[in-house]
Amino acid sequence: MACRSKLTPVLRRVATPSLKKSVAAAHPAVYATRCISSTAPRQLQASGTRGAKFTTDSYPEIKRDERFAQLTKEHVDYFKSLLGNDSAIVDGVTGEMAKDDLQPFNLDWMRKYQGHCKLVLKPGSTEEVSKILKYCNDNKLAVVPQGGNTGLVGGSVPVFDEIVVSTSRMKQIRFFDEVSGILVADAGVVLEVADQFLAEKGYIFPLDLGAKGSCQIGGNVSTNAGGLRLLRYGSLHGTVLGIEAVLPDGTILNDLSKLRKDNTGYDLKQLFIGAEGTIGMITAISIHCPQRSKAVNVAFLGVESYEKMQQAFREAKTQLGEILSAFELMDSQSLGLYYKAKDAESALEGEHPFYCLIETSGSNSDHDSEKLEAFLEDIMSKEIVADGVVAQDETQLRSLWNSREGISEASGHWGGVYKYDVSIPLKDMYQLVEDVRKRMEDAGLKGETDDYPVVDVVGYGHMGDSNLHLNVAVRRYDKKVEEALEPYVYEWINSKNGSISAEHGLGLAKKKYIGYSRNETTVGLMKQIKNLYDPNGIMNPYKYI
Ligand code: FAD
Ligand code: 2HG
Ligand code: ZN
Repeated sequence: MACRSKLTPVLRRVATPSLKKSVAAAHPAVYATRCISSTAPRQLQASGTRGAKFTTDSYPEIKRDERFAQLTKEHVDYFKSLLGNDSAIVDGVTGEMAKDDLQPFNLDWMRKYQGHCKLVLKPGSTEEVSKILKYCNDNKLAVVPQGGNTGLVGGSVPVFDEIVVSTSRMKQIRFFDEVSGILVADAGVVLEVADQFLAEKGYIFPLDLGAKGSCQIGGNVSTNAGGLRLLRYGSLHGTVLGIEAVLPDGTILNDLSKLRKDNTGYDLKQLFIGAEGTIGMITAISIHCPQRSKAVNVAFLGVESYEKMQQAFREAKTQLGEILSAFELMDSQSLGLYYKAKDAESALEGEHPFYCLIETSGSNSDHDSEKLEAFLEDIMSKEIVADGVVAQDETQLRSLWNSREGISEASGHWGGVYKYDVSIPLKDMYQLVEDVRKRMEDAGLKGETDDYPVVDVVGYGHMGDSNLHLNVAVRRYDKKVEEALEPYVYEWINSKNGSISAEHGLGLAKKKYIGYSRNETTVGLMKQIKNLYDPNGIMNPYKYI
């Protein structure tokens, strides 16, 4: 399929005489419909197609913690009596459950981590979560909280036989205030569903990411997901106003504040934001949602060097100011993977080493168009940007965004992918991709044929947040590749004072490497907090803490 020929009318080229009337003026309702094109959330395809290994085979050094009990019929009978609903339990302990029924809960989205869980529980209320955790704690049964299972660091699936407690049946929107924009909802509400609900009220969820059709807001908060518009709406540490969580001993922590300002003592909810299910289970959140912008423009630009990408970003901040809502970087290799996997074509003619997707959103389309037009003309005339197009309607806007959001999935298309999501000061950010690419070539691991495990080394991400996604697309997971990448990548990041995880968290994938980003004192305090909340260690064991 040729992407370009499908777009009608043809994408407007930047800095041509036709750049007179703004896209937003012509299509004032673009943003209002941006995320509500489908009524049912789109389920993501798991990446890769080949058979997945068990984590215990890939990492035999991880041993089952003997403190944890083995599941028995008696345990299962208790959960059945508690949940009283067959659809709330997937029982592979006493039931004749097919492996296929358990596999979606055992296998992660990348098909890289697979556990041996035999029991999945789907509570329908906070009280049920409380009873489940209390029973597990009393009986030393280990637990993995699971939302949409789209996490990218192996944190959402068990390693051994931990019980998966899924929030998939907890999906009520509990409260929304149309004046303040404050939403209170169950942890299991799918992100796209929450956003569709808000769109109808003129609001937007302050987080958007490629997995929105599958991930859940409890999972988003538990990973402190960043996403495509952090630049505009900030981190969940700022927008989440309160949480309801269940501690391992069954205590319900009700801190569902609807206040933007509350300076009374320790802010305990912050500990759960990004805790990755290690200290308790989030059952609901309260979040401040901004007004949805009426006018949205998306420009897609080809850039000749990383130096020029930085200049374009600087100019975008200066000239677009408060209407800038996303500034995303893609190298030609990353988009190349997307186009190949999707059999699609670039929106621009000719190839450029780098591309950026710039989104503006505001309340006054004339004002926004004027600003964007002036900005694009300026950066073209200064030769900061080589070529570009601006979306003229919702279909084009969606298509440009799809090419950015689809890279994550496309990079696993050849069989697997090693993913690193890193924060590095902007000036050094892209050097990591070049160094890793060279390292793979020098080691004879990267090539065109099946003899080589590595297909390509690509970089893309949220330039506006100094957050790079380094993806090493492979034909198969291979220890030689892993050894060439780790700890090399982490040492590299450490040498630039970066962070080994900007947004996906540590999970199992980066468990050994926390020391590259946090010092001993900090890790020591984290361990004390873990022991305070979860003295029996039942919450998401074998993961980062
Ligand atoms: P899961 O994957 O089910 O769980 C993630 C972690 O949270 C696990 O450790 C789990 O134990 C824990 N957890 C889940 N629910 C709860 C709960 N209720 N209480 C306590 N712990 C819980 N991330 C970004 O930050 N930015 C992006 O742009 C982005 N894009 C993505 C695009 C794609 C295509 C994919 C597949 C993933 C992307 N991610 C991104 C990864 C991101 O972390 C997840 O998509 C999302 O935030 C996780 O939500 P989930 O419901 O799937 O959680
Ligand atoms: C994105 O920004 C996500 O697309 C996923 O954070 C990145 O898959 C990845 O490495
Ligand atoms: Zn990201």
